[in-house]
Amino acid sequence: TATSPQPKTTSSQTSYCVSEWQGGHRSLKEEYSYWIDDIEGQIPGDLRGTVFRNGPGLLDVNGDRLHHPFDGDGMICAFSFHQGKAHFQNRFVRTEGYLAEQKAGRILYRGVFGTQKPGGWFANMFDLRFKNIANTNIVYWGNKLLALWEAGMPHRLNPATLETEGLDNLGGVLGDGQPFSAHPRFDPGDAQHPPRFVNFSVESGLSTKLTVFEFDLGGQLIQQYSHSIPGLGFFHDFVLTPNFTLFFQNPVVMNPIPFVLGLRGAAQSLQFLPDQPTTIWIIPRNGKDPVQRIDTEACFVFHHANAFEQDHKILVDSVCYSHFPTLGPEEDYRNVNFDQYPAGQLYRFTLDLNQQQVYRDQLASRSCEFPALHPRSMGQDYRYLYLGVTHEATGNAPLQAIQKLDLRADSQSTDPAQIWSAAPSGFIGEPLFIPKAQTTQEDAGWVLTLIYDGAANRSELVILDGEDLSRGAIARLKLKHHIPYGLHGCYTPE
Ligand code: 3ON
Ligand code: FE
Repeated sequence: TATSPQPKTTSSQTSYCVSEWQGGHRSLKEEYSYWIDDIEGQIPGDLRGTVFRNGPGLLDVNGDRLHHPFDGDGMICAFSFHQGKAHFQNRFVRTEGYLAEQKAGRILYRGVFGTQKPGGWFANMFDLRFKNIANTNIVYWGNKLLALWEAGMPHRLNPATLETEGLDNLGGVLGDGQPFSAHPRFDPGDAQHPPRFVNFSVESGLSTKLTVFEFDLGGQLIQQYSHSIPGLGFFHDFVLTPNFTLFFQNPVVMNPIPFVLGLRGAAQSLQFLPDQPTTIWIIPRNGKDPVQRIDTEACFVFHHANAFEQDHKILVDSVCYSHFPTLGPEEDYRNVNFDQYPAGQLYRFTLDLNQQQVYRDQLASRSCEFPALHPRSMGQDYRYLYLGVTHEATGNAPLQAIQKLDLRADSQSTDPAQIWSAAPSGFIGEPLFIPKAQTTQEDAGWVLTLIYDGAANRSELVILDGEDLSRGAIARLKLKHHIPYGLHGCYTPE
């Protein structure tokens, strides 16, 4: 059968083997295109479309290692489902920097997360350029396939061939070189409000300019509004409700000197201030009401799960770290000590705008990342959340399991969580929730994740049943090679 037994392990020492985990941190230089012939189980008949995923494809340039995976050039994977069969294709985004470095055969740019050009600090000092590496997310928006990286413009790709067509300014919406976040959100709308695509842009100087863009599904700009906020704003993600967009300003300051002198990357020059609050900015989507702010105790947030309005309050579910998880210049990401590295924890923030108060409650105990939910639940009171989690119930470790949370369950009486684990040799990526056809039930969907199998040194796409993860893998689509650990992606129906 296609279901695998759940491994039984008792300590974080045994849920995985470090050398198997490290295997997923290798470049994939080849570009493939083939029909997947090694399939266990059966691809659900209502999956007809393409799953696109993005992530760093190169962890080295001609043998010179990058300091951090987030500095790696974006490589797109596409899984297309067609009449119960699946086609796989991967291709690098031909960014200007990728083409130049491949031609030169060496690292020509510094990376935000600490990659340096060979030759020591002297060779890196005063080089403040960023290479737009297009490696964080890929969305199909307004009939365009766009590879996103938050400090630069989107790259447009051909959806059938994954060929890079060039930078895209979204029909003139973006100024030259204006960044476009890698975390756009879909607003499903309601009877009165048509659905929208919403995203933002962060431009920093002495203060930070935050611009929100709202597009219709055809890609036409409906409205845009900008606000200036004090201090440095490092916003990786945001959330929305029908009336607001919300941004968490993590308490970080930048010390530019080591960056300018070529000693550290920009992200390595951020300092987390544990005694300063995290500021939550609440921006009205009508573009005219005043922006509100509420402070909460210091935490660092990359990803939000969802937000919704309830009884004059706003509830926001986010993955929080106790401080900024960064990697110093002397550290090797492949030997990171997970016990000493901050773990992602799911929290619910309740914002009471009338009382100017914030309450926070931890929703789940396991270390987690990559929240996913039904697209129609975005901005709405919702029940089910899927997350990448550690195999073990406590401690920090690589993500090896998918957890389904029932946010309305009474945890006293019923088990609110369901878990499917790929341990000991499997390491999971971001779950992607794809609604099943002909039903509106919130958990009626397929949960897809790309896992790296450290024993076989190959990757596979695993399909789980969102209604019941304990059914195990409905299908496992095994690739002929590995895919380096990736970041985010999307699904586009045929
Ligand atoms: O002042 C700004 C500081 C800064 C760091 C200037 C800036 C905009 C240039 C900047 C750049 C930020 C960038 C380029 C961020 C890119 C982030 C990225 C590629 C990925 C982030 C991933 C986050 C998480 C939490 C991933 C988790 C993954 C796992 C747990 C599994 O592997
Ligand atoms: Fe992200």
